[in-house]
Amino acid sequence: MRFCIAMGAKLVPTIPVALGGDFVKQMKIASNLGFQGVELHSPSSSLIDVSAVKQAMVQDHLKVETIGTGPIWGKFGLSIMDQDPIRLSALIEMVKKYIDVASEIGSKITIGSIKGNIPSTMTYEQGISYGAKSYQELDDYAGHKGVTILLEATNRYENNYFNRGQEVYDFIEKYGLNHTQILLDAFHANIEEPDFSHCVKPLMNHLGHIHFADNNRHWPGSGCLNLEGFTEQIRNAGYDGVVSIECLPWPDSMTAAQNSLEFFHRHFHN
Ligand code: LER
Ligand code: MN
Repeated sequence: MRFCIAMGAKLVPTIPVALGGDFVKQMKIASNLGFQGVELHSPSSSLIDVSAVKQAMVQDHLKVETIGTGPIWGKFGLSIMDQDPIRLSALIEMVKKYIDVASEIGSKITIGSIKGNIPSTMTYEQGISYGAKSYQELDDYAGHKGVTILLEATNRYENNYFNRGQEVYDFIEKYGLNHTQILLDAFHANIEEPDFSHCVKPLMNHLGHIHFADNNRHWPGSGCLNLEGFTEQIRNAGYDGVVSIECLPWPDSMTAAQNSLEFFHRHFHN
């Protein structure tokens, strides 16, 4: 199991990323705390200083596990469901640039918030087949660059499709996406999965990454989620990949990061 934490280019109290600021400085902090990996969340791939990050990876014995694309949605409002061909192609080009950076750094990329929403003018099936063209194009591109895409199941209040892990699983199988894996997030899974304590095992063939926060999106263990059951099934399923903290910087960055790491040590061996 590899213990990871998400970091943003800026610290925003309402965004669930516990560390924020200059990536190189934050990587040192994450490493000193005892994490083995980080996620970088940046509104532009060009803001990631590839050589500085690569140097920090070596110096701090840290892996960049994935690069989040969510800030593209937050900053520009672009999504895979955009019906305007110019805006959609701008989004695809931006995501490809993240894949280029990921290829250099040796990380995956995450597609979460940029999934967007199927418009009310389309049925669910029409929306999925519209989106499939973009997901296939990005999967092919990632494959050529040796990068894996993590496609996240997010709750219905953020996106109106791919809410459950099984939905992402079936999509990967149906469209033969060989370079795409599932990202399951405890916060979203608690809202969407029929059984929060038995949702991991059926996904194992395609599961690539797991996000952790509590029901209030504070550090795991600080809220009322049944994280005992959630983590027990992860151990029992034989999952040995990345578990990653994606929680609010509450009550402050360091407390959130430290308590999260203690949570991982209590529940997993690495
Ligand atoms: C992204 O990983 C995620 O979980 C979304 O809710 C955006 O924060
Ligand atoms: Mn997440």
